Formats: sequence, structure tokens, C-alpha cells
Amino acid sequence: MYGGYKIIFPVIEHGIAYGHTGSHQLCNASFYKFLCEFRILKLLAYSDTLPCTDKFRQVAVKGMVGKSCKFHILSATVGSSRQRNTKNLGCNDCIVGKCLIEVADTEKQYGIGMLALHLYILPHKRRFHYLFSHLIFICLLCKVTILAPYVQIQEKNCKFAIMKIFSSLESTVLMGLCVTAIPGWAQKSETTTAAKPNIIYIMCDDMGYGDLGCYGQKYISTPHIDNMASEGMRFTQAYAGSPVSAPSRASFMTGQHSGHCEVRGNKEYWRDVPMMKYGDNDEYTVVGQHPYDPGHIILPEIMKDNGYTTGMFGKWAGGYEGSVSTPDKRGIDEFYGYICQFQAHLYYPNFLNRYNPAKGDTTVVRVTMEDNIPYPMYGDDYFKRTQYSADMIHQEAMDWLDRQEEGRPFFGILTYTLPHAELAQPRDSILLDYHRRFFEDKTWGGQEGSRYNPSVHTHAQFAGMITRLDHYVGEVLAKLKEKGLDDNTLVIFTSDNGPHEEGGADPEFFGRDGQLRGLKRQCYEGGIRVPFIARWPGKIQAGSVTDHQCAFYDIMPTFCDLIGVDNYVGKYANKEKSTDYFDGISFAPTLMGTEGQQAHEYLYWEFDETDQIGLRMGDWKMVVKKGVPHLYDLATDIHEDNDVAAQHPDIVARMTEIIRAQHTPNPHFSVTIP
Ligand SMILES: [Ca+2]
Repeated sequence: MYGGYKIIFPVIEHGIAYGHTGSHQLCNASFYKFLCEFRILKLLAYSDTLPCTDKFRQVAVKGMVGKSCKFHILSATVGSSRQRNTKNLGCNDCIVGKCLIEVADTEKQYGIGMLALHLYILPHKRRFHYLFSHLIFICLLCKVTILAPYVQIQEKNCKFAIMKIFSSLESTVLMGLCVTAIPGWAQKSETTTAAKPNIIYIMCDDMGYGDLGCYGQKYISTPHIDNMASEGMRFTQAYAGSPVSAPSRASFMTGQHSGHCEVRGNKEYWRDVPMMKYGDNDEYTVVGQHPYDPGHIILPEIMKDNGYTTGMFGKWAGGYEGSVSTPDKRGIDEFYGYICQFQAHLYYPNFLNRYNPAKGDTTVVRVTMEDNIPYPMYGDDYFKRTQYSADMIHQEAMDWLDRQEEGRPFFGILTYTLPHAELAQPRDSILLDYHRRFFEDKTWGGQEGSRYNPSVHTHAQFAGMITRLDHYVGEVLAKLKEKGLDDNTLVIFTSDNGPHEEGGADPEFFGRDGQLRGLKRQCYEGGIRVPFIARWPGKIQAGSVTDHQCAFYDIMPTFCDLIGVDNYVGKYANKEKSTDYFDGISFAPTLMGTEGQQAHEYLYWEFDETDQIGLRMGDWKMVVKKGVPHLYDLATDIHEDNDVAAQHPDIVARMTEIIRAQHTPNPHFSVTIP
């Protein structure tokens, strides 16, 4: 969607029968200018005559991908040499009829597309077609979708064959006239584009509230993130969506709290599936977690609908391989990392997942780690593996970032798996430095069933993993500066839940249960309150600190605010549901330092595995454990040591009432309601 208009622009290559040379015209600079100026969302090229389209493809692919539009080549016949060729050039392909389904973002577009297709498949009479295509073009300008300025049809040997357009002076003039006749369109498009910021959302894994220097950590060096805080805003009361990974990410993605969300826990789908081999290693044929509800929109889909290029690098955990919810099906243009969070326990895995249409992927695929699989997944020889996933994921993220350019906004979701267990990393200067610092250290024996290898120098490993992550963040920020995108990019850094004690990690040593009570899996503050830093030079006041209370489900409305989407609930709620919940409140006013910041009356969390519910209402904090409420006053008792439920029955009653109203039943995840 650009400036209120959704544009589908099928560029259908001309056929030999017409003898056109439109492919050359399509390569020229004015055509690119047109694509850029009017923010063409998707360019569809139909290829039937390969030789005369080669130049077009080469120039178009090079010039357009990642810039002004998404590029699809449509092939009329599946499995043909044409298809292989289009794949080599890094394009999606599919049969024409199907393509309209795949590229249309809404049923309405699909309907309009199919209408056009049928019209063009009618017996070929040029005037007739011109008339129809002009009419459709003008009609669609008045709605939300624009199809090609005009299209010719050639009934060749393929019943889907539709032919192109835009290859004569006549059509160019017509297009010009149509555009000129609607000046508001062009104007609106330009201003909207200029106002849209890029967003990089970095969410690491199992980092506690006190694990960064800027949040008081004494033992671990995090100079880049600390500097990011000094250049931006640091939140002291920001909360994750849940005390564990999958549901916390779900809250960020869906804009829902865990009483409404489909994914409320770590439900695994790799158990009881057939096994396969990677080298001599046994591995699951299907991996991943419970899928997001396909009937509820998620954040990357919203961003994409607003013209953003979307990339995600790291952990997905929002649906198992082949499910209804994988990155390719949920608004992510490019993905590299772990579909399954259990797989992420191995930092030297058998495979990673990838969705990269430029490399020919039509869905999420597995990329075998060929240098890892000759060695076992557990024991001494495991450490002969060399493909370290965290570094590889970061490299892919950096490559993606490097390909982004001014002119088309981008949304990057960097879900690094550091510093989650296992505790493992290359024996490089980062680790060796901590070996010296923690000369007296601990060892840990390993846990094969959980895929946590034994670890020596556990303090050094853990601290090194955070410092490594800090380097990644530093590189991301440096890249934005290098590309001149710094001033128009909001970068957020946070963690998905509180600190872990797995794989040999020692929360006590680093003071991880110091200020706040509880670790990962607990609805006490330690399990859910997370570091949260936002940096946007010139927009967010440098060195600011806020005590605004917010949670991951506030991120969707915040980003909608920042990119200019009004009434996101009205626009994106699924009308077929009796209630499609959206629980967030935008904290854009806090970020921008403007008036009108709304406060939550309460924040809500529930988690089935430990049977806990958390509710924060002002300074009151209730933790319900197996149906029994405990009440704390955070103003005087931030460590939640003194249960004052008995002294405040009225508060307990009020908060219990809210919990009962906010919890909706979910067949996959249950908690005991007080
Ligand atoms: Ca986590």
C-alpha cells in the first residue's frame, strides 16, 4: 500500500507474434524513474519468449530487486527450461493463474486480477482489449488497485498466455495522461514515502534486565549497546510478552497479550516425527513450534502492506516447518536462521533454515551445515564443528542491511539467539579475554537430551556471548551510519524474556536475580521485565530514560503510529472473528517526546508451563501461582518479597476480576484462573 493505493502492475512480456521490442524499452531509465516515483509495489513480468527477454531480466533484476519493487517473473509452464532460467536469475515464478493468487495481498485484488485475466483471454481483438484495459485502469485508480495501463492478449499454446503492454509510445503517453490527470496520487505517494522511517528491531534471547552495562552490569562489557542507550532512550519498565521465547515473540508479532494470543507457551512439534540423517547424526524431519493464528495479522504483514521490505534473521518460533505460519507465509521477504527454537540449542547445528527468493527459494528450506555434520552433536568432537550459527545469522543480517537503500523503507527483525544456552562460541579474542578475567571459573557437565553440550569456563562463555552480541549491535549501527541511513532509522534493542540458568549459566554470579526476583519462566519481574533501548538520532532525545510501563504487545501500535497508519485495529482486524483482539497502546509519544502518552490500566501475562499469571496495575503486582494470588507493592518492594494479599482484599478482588476478563480459553495452553 503506497499513499493509500495498492498497486499491481503486471508487465507482461510481448510475444513474437507482435514483433515488439518492448523488453528494451522496459530497461530504460525513465521506466525505473516511473517505478520509483510511483512506488510500484510489485512488478510482474510474464516470460514466454526467453531470448528477447534476457536483457530485460538481467537489467530488471539487478536494478529493481530490493529497491523500488518486488519482481516476479511468471512462467506459463511449470518445469520448463524457462522456469529454471528464471530461478537462476533469482526470481519467483509460477503459472499465471496461480501467480495472481500468490501476489495479490487481498481477495479484492485477486478478484480484480482474475477479472482482468478473463477479459484478456477473450478472443483477440486489439481495439476491444485496449478499451477494456483503459477502463480497468481508470476504474482501479478510483479504488485501491492499479493494473497495467493496457494489456494485449495473445492466445498461444498456453491457455494462460496473456501478453503485454507498455511497449509502444501510445501506451506510454496514455500512462502519462492518466497519471497527470490525478495529481493527488503522485503527490501523496511522494510525501508518504519521505515520512516513513526504517526500523531495525533487535531482540536477543534470555538476556536479563541487569545484563547490560547501562542497566548496572559490572562484569560484562557491552560498550556498543551502552552507547546506543546514551544516544537514545532507555526504558526502565518495559516488559516482554511472556517469560519464555515463543509466546513472548508471539506477543510482539501479534500485538496481543498472552491471555488472547494463540501461542502462549513453547508447544513443540518435532516430537514423534520420523528421523533423518545428517552425516551420522539423527535429526528430526519436521521441527518447530505452535503456529501463529493465520486469521490474525502479524507485524511484518502490516509493515509489508505499508511498502516496507521485511527481513528476519535469527529465531522464528512462530510455526513449525511446513505449517500455516512460516516466514514466507507471514510477510517476511527474506529469512535466515532457526525456524525451531529447540534447534537453536545447538550453536553448531546440522542445518539452518532459509527463505530467500533471490536464491530460488519458493518456501522455507533447510541449508545443511556441511562443515558441521561430519562431527557429532554431543561430546568432545562436537567442538570440531566450525559453522557457528550466531555469526552466520549476523552475517546474513548485515548482507541484507547492506542491500537496503534510501527510497524504500525497510523493517529488519534481528532475533539473535545469544545469550541463550548452550554456552558455546568460537575460541576467539572475545572468549579468551574473559578466560583471563574469570581465571577462576566453573565447568558444567552437559545435558544431552536438551542438546546442551558440556561447558568449561561457563562465566567466560556466558559473558563472551553477550559481548559478542554487543559487537553485532555495534556493526548494525555502524552500517546504518556508513550508508547514510542513521537519521531515518529507528533501532530498538531488547530481550525476549528474563535470564536463564541453563547450559551452565550462573545467574547468581552475575547478579541476575539481584534487583528483580525470578528468572525465565516466572511471572515475577525478573522473568518479564527486560532491557529496552530505542535510538533514533534527531527524533529520540539522546540520553533519556523513561519509566513508562509498556509490553511487547505495544510495539505493533507504536510502529503503526511511527509509519503513519491510522486506526490500525479498524484497518487490520479480522472482520470474520467476533473479536480480533489487539491489546497494545502506542508509546510513540514517549519516544518522540510529545504530549498525549496514554497509560495502561494494567499489563497482563500468563504462562502454562509454570501455571502462573502476572498482572501489573500501577505499582501493584499480582502473581497467581497455580490459582493462588500473591500481591506485591512494587513501589516499596521491587523484589516481590512481601506478599500483602491478605492486607488488600479489595485490590486482590479488582485484579482477579481483570484476570478473569482478560483470559480467554485456549485448547493448547491452560492456566488456573483465580
Ligand atoms: Ca528466550
